[in-house]
Amino acid sequence: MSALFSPFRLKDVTLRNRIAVPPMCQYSADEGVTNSWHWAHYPGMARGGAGLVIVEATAVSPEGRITPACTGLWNDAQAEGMARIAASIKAAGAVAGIQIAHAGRKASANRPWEGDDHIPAGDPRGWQPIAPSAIAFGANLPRVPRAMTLDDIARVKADFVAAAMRARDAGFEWLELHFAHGYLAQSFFSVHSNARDDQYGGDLAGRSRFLLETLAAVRAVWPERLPLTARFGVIEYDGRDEETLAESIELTRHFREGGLDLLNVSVGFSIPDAHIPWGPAFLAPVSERVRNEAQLPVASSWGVDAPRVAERVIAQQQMDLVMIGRAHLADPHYPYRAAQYLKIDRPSWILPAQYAYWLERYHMAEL
Ligand code: FNR
Ligand code: 536
Repeated sequence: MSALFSPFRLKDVTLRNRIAVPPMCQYSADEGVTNSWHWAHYPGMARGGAGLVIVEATAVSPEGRITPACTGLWNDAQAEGMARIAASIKAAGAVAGIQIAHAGRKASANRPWEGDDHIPAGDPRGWQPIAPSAIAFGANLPRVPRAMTLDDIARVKADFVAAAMRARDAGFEWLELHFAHGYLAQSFFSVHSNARDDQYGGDLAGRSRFLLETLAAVRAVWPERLPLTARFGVIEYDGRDEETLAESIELTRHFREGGLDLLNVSVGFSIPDAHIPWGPAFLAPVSERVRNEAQLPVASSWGVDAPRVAERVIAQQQMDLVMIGRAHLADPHYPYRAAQYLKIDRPSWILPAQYAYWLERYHMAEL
């Protein structure tokens, strides 16, 4: 019996297996609206057999986009496009999820393949990023953000709520709040980016306030029967990891009490010169700790794409779900291939019936 290919239930939603396609920005939208690229890409990810497909970081407001080509969910045209995507993911048998996001001080950047750096101030394609404090990320993202006022904070929380309602009405059944990767929410939590002296900074409670208030506001509109999750960077690899992890686990307990159903465990990416120990399943011990100490289901990614590694981290209960990103870009039928490698009985049945029936007795000639 494979642990990786066992179903996973959270609230009223059941995933057909433990493989999820994590949010991956496509940098291909027009004014935040999806188009033919997204119609092709997202159902493709779902047809491969994954249990869950999470749509890319989708901005809650124009200034919350990473790049001008990021998707958004602040108007009805954007929501209409997303409803088509949610339906196409479901048609392929996966659960449709979406990540809603605000890029904070990392906003107003060029696409990765067009420089991956800040658009210069004054360039009409860009805009003024906002953040808890006027502290730049540095390196490729040197632009100093404007420090948010209390009105800004209230408005961005309301933007998260409005986007969550649009996601709900568009038919998504899994919502992920982007609290990771040095974007706005992570930058409230991180001591590297939050120097506020009001109630949204300072001690752990202050630096957690924006995240917990956003969670509470979204939980109030997101249906109780559907999973509400967050992606959060629990560790920075900045030389003070024990302190950060202890604080992250404490915050995750508050997330659980606030109605969060699962944490997608990731890296903070709050400083450009972190010493990240890239390697197979390097976050597995971290995610296992969060799972056990905060008593919350967890998903994680980074280096879990080898099928035996994915199977192991699920079987050993270090993660409840594996998020397999780039391997899905290389082969959208990744779950089928993984099942073949793991010598699962009748691996073709990982795929939707429209494909599975035909592939059961088919063996591709060697390339
Ligand atoms: C990402 N990643 C990412 N993460 C996230 O939380 N929101 C996002 O929108 C994106 N966008 C994104 C775009 C692209 C092209 C890549 C490759 C990655 C990170 C992604 O979800 C995943 O965690 C990493 O890719 C690590 O997993 P893999 O690729 O090693 O399986
Ligand atoms: C992974 N990425 C995450 C993104 C966008 C693109 C790259 C996101 O969360 N929207 C990553 C983040 C930081 C450093 C390296 C890789």
